Amino acid sequence: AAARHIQTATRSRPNSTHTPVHDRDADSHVYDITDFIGTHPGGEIILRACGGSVDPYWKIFSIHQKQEVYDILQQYHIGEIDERDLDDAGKLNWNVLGDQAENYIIDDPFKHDPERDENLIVRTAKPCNAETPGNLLVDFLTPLRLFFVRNHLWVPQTHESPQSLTVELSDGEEMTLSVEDLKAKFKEYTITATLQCSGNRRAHMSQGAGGKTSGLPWDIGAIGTAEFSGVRLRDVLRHAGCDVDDDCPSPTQCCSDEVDKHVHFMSPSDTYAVSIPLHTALNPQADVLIAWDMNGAPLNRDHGGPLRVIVPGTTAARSVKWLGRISISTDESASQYQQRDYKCFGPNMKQADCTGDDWAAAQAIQETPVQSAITNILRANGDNKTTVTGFAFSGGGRRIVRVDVSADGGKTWKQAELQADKAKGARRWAWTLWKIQWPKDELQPGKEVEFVVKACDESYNTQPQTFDSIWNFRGLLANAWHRQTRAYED
Ligand code: MTE
Ligand code: MO
Repeated sequence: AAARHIQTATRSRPNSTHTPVHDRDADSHVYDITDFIGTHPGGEIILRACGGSVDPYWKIFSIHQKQEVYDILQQYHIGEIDERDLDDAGKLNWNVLGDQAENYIIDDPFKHDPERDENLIVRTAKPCNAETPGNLLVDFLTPLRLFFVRNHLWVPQTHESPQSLTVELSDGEEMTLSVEDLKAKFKEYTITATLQCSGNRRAHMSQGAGGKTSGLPWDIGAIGTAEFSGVRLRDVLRHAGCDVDDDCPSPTQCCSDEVDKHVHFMSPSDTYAVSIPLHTALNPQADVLIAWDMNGAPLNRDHGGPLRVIVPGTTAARSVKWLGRISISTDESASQYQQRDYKCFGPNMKQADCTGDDWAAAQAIQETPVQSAITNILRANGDNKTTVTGFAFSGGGRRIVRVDVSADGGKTWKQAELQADKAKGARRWAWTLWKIQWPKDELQPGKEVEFVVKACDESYNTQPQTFDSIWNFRGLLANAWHRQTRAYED
């Protein structure tokens, strides 16, 4: 009976070996999720639901209301609630919970989330995943109120987010530094960095021949550029005792016995954790920062204040917000976010085909490929020209050297003008905005005009024409040529 399940789970927590939950919307099913807890993206928060109905939780964590989550749950189905414990509608009768019922009523953890600009396009409200409308990505530095937000859980309240940083070296030695310590002890650096979510433009990949991919259906706006100030992770690691040689000509040889290791970044407030290679962290040209300032203002709550790591040129998933702990290890982070969420497979692979070995062998996304998009197509009244604008960006600190634009679907091309800017940093971490003017008489009246953009970086990396060759079931690194169609009346 339901009551017995609830008793079992409640009484034996936290040492329970079985964790039954049931799903009120699915009527009377009972699931044993014990084996799933370790891989739950939200960590042990799931334990709050055990013994009761998952329904109140799934109302709040709306991200679960999709087929793939129901499919996962299905694997853990163990039986049905005794029908004597169901109400007339065939759902759990909450009276059977007796005095315990109130244990299963939860406060909305998102109620303290910050207010957000109404221009943002909300993909999920709880957690907040919201992108900038493409046509508003016109400034070199994205205004903070318009900067996309990608949260896996609620935003920690100020008293919940870490106010200091603990650094743990390979030998287990620990050092804790307050924000004031960081400001006082180390040289401050400012870099201009574009952060792009690995899933940016996923919606476009899903429309391609490969078919639907799983994840948030971002358009072009899960990207933004800001100036970040803080201290170099390298300086902090050296201070904590890591062997960093300033005179070493090749940064990858500096910490010779440690160079194959990984630096882990952890946010205790929302259980987010990932890692980057140690040689990136130690490379003075890589500008990895522990930042407290974004566009001249203290880092706000949505974007990870008080402390956030910024790994420029690398997918934004590695730029951990609400940073509380850094450690060095021989292995990459074991988290879902390192091992599962941000890895690409070949276009033939389906999620169901992937074995544990396939996942382990696949490369976690770090530096990102060339990307570009059209943000605006403006028809001028006076000068008979159409102005097309957009952004272009490459990972790894590689400069954009050329942007090609077509007004006939990609048959013929012209080069856009690259906009001058004041990007800061040892390498090129920021996007390049571009602009091109198309004379009206070159655009066929009465026809739809398909503008296309593709960019080229300093290593001559460029973008694939379609998504066919890069399709992957998670819809990551979607960077095929970006197309926008406009109809011209006259
Ligand atoms: N850090 C924490 N602690 N929690 C998160 O959910 N999301 C990551 C990264 N850092 C995340 C995080 C992902 S996937 C992205 S794309 C960026 O933060 C988004 O940064 P932004 O919200 O400041 O735009
Ligand atoms: Mo992301």
